[in-house]
Amino acid sequence: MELKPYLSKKRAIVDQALRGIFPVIPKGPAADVVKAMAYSLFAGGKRLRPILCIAGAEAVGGKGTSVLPVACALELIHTYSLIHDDLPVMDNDDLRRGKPTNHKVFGEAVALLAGDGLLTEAFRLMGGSMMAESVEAPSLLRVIRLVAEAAGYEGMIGGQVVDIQSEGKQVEPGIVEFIHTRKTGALISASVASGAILGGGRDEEVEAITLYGRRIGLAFQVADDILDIEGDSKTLGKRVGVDAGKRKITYPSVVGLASSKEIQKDLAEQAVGALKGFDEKAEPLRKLAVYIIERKR
Ligand code: GRG
Repeated sequence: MELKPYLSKKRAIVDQALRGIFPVIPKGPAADVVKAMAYSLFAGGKRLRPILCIAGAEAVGGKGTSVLPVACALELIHTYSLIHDDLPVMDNDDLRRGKPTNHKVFGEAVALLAGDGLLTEAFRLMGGSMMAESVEAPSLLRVIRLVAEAAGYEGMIGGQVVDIQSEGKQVEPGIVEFIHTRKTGALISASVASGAILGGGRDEEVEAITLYGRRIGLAFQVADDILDIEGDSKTLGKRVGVDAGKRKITYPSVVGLASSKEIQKDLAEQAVGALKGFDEKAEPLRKLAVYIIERKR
């Protein structure tokens, strides 16, 4: 199987589903915040988290269509985190997904609320996904809890706080792993695990896919650290060299660039290894593990 056409096809499905949630021209007195939400949502993201959710479901024999609301919800949560991360009070970035950041276009207050709106809408969407074919209520509740943990203080929020508080400091080596597994890894891992749960995976399948998700989640952020040094700003659609400028705790700053590359390769191999009991339906996940460390954007 070829990954490139697979990604294009799934991205188109996700984009269409997202367009169904956000009409092209929002109306009503609160239209400005909806415009701001849609602005960042349709700014050209890779849709990696929704695609992982769909691929997780398909790997266990489930249907990609039945996980679409949850897949979209994951993209909403991810987009909220980018809007908030770019705010002057956090990373103060001007460019995201190749476009001016949300607060540059809509102002800080609307950008903050657009992020809040996306996060809240994500949970509404998941709550309503019982409408989708073949989604069982206990599985959906398990997924909502999993996603809340991944996005909350035990996951993304916790990682982000420690990341900000560690800037410019000497920290223990375990701290960089703490930050990365939570800040970025948790939502990525929850994305693929959610798919496996909703797709009807057996416990041991969900466990294996969760392990896969943890490894690619960490690998993704190590790759992000490397791209901040070696990547191209135009291709990435955001500034590079930001981590060094802010003296951020990253894998290259803690263990060096060469070791970081070794670590991301090991993580991708471990991720693929976790899927050894799966058949060809898990091939997209295997290819995605390699893509995550080889990507240029
Ligand atoms: C809760 C404010 C808040 C932040 C949480 C995830 C996060 C922490 C901040 C996002 C900022 C950031 C650049 C993190 C590094 C890794 C990352 C999530 C990169 C962007 O993800 P991609 O490459 O982006 O999947 P696209 O645009 O393709 O969706």
